[in-house]
Amino acid sequence: MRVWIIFLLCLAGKALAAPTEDQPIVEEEPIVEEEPIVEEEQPIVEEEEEPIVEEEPIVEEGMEVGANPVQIETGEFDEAIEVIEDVVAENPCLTHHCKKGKVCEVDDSNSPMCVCQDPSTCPTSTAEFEHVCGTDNKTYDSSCHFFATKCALEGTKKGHKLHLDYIGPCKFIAPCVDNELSEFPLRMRDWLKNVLVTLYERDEDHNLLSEKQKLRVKKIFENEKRLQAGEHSLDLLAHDFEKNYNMYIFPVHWQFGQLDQHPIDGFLSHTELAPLRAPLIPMEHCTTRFFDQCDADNDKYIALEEWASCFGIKEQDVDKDLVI
Ligand SMILES: [Ca+2]
Ligand SMILES: [Ca+2]
Repeated sequence: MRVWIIFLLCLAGKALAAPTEDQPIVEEEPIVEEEPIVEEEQPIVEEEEEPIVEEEPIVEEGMEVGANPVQIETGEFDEAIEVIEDVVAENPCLTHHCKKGKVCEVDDSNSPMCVCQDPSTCPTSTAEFEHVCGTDNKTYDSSCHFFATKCALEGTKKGHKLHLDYIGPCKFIAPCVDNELSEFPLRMRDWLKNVLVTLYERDEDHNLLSEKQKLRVKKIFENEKRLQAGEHSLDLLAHDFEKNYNMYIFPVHWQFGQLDQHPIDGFLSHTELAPLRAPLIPMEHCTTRFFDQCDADNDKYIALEEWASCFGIKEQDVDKDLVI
């Protein structure tokens, strides 16, 4: 699943942030493996200690992404391969998973427990693209430093409010005005559709899309009226959405399903949305405002209905079965 999101984000770097590039997305040099980073930022409401969850290791094979900094940065969202299943667990920490910002230690009875990581033990990061900006508008050297700091503030109001805002050092982000806000979903929808078509075209090994998903994308792919990927005016994007509305329904649902993973419950938490929004914010200054207004009832979660609505999908077309 991570691979998907990474892949998506790779394409985001190409397609959304740089809509002027109209050549097909090509595979470029392989990504340099960043040091593993433990888990996502924790959900806003969950304060209790996390149960031991064995996460699947990331499958990196064949995963090649471009050299644009944002694409490299998406490695920040890789989950660490913390569980070494083949090793006989003499040290109980070998099979004990701690969330980001915590490390495993054994207590007197040799039981593993997660404690806050000392930020000074985080690998030194001097590269700018490894820096992250917190919602406190402070730049942290790396996401490791950020989550370790957040952990130390656990239980406090300040810690509760602190989230990873975006990838890269804090910078001035221009306010998003209304007409810019209305442009955001136009580009995003088109991009989602193109991502899916690209996945379909590349899916020789049948592992990028399920059979059901492939059938749905096939219909879009084979539709002669499909607006080809490329640079399009906002007018054309708006016109295409109106005319070929049906082609956009599945891509919007599909993206929701990609993000709704922890847990799969029909709602996106701040954490679940982070892999999409954090790399986008520095490039698309309406990102924060867009996703904030998606949460129409202001309960801090974006429900499928809210998500679909902010992408212009009609209420009667919202279908949980499309989110796989
Ligand atoms: Ca969820
Ligand atoms: Ca909501």
